[in-house]
Amino acid sequence: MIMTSELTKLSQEIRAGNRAAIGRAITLVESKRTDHEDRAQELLSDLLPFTGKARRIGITGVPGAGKSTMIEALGKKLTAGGHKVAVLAVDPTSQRTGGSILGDKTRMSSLAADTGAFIRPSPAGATLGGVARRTRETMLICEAAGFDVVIVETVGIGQSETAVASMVDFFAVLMVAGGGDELQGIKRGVLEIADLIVITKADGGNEDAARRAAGEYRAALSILSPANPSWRPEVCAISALEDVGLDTLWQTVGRYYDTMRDEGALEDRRSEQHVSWMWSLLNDQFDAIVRRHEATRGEIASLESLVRKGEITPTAAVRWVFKLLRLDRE
Ligand SMILES: Nc1nc2c(ncn2[C@@H]2O[C@H](COP(=O)(O)OP(=O)(O)O)[C@@H](O)[C@H]2O)c(=O)[nH]1
Ligand SMILES: [Mg+2]
Repeated sequence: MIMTSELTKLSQEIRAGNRAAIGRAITLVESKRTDHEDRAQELLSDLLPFTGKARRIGITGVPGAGKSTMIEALGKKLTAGGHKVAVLAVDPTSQRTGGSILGDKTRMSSLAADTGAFIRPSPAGATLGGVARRTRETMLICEAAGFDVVIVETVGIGQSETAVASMVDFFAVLMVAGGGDELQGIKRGVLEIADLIVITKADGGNEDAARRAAGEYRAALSILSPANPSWRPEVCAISALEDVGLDTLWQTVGRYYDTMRDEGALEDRRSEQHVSWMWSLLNDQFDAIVRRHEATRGEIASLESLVRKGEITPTAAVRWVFKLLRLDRE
C-alpha cells in the first residue's frame, strides 16, 4: 500500500523528471488492483495541473511502413534541439503476439539510449479500451515530467487508430509508395482522421513513386470534406534513412499548432476528447458492472445464448438487464 505522503513524494519526483519515479507511476497506472487504481487516480489529480503543455502526436501505419525508423530519426533531431520526447505505443495485439513493440524498442535503440527520450511499450490489456486508458494516463505522467513532445504510435489494426487519434492533437498516417493502386492499402476511415499523410522511404530510386503517391493522396484528400474546419490535411514525402523531409514534417506540425491555437481550436479538440473519454470510461465501467453485479452476472450467459439463437432480440436482452438492475423505470 502506498501512503499519501509517498504519493506526494512520487509526484514531486515525477515533476523533477526522475525516471525511476516515472516508471513507478506508470506501473501504478497499469496495475489492475483496485487499491492501485485509487492511488493512481490520486496521483493523476495531483499531476493534472502540470500536464497539457506537450505536443501530442499520433502515428499509425501498417507494419513495415517505417514508423519506428521515422520516430527514431525525428526523435533524435528533436532531442538534439533540446526537446524531451516520450514515445508510447498502443498495440492491442502485443499480448497475443508476445510483444511486437519490444522488437521496436530494440530497433529504436539509439533513441532509447538518449537521455532526452523515454520509450514505453504498449501496456498489456485485454481490451483496446483498457490499453487506451493506460496510455492516456501515461501521457499525462510524461507531460508532468516535462516531456514536451509525446508520440503515440499504433499499428493500423482494428480500431486502434481511432483510439489514438482521440488522444492526440495531430494524427499522422504513414504510407509506403509502391506499385499498383496507392489507395488500396489504406482504410478510408483512416484518411478521414489524418492531419498529415507521410509517404515514407522516398529514397534509393523510389523518389518518383513517392511523389506520384503524394499527388494521389492530395487528390483523394481534396474531395473529402475536412473533419477539422481549421486544418486541411497535408501530404509529404520523407526518407528517414537519408534524412529527407523530416525538418519540413516538423515545420508542418509547428504550423498546425500555430493555426489551431490562433483559432482556439486546439483547446476545443482537447475538451471534446476529454468528454468522449469520460463517456468511454463510463461505458467500460457500466459493462463491467453488468458482468459482475449479483443481479445480472448469473443471467449473462443465458441471455447471450438466447440472442445467439435468435430467440430474443438484443434490445429485449438489454431491457431485461435493465430490469434486473432496476434501471428500467427511468
Ligand atoms: N529505404 C528506406 N527504408 C526504410 C526507411 N524507413 C524504414 N525503412 C525500412 O523499412 C523496414 C520497416 O521499417 P520500420 O521502421 O521497422 O517499420 P514499422 O513496422 O512501421 O515500425 C525496415 O527494414 C527499415 O529499415 C526509409 O526512409 N528508407
Ligand atoms: Mg515498428
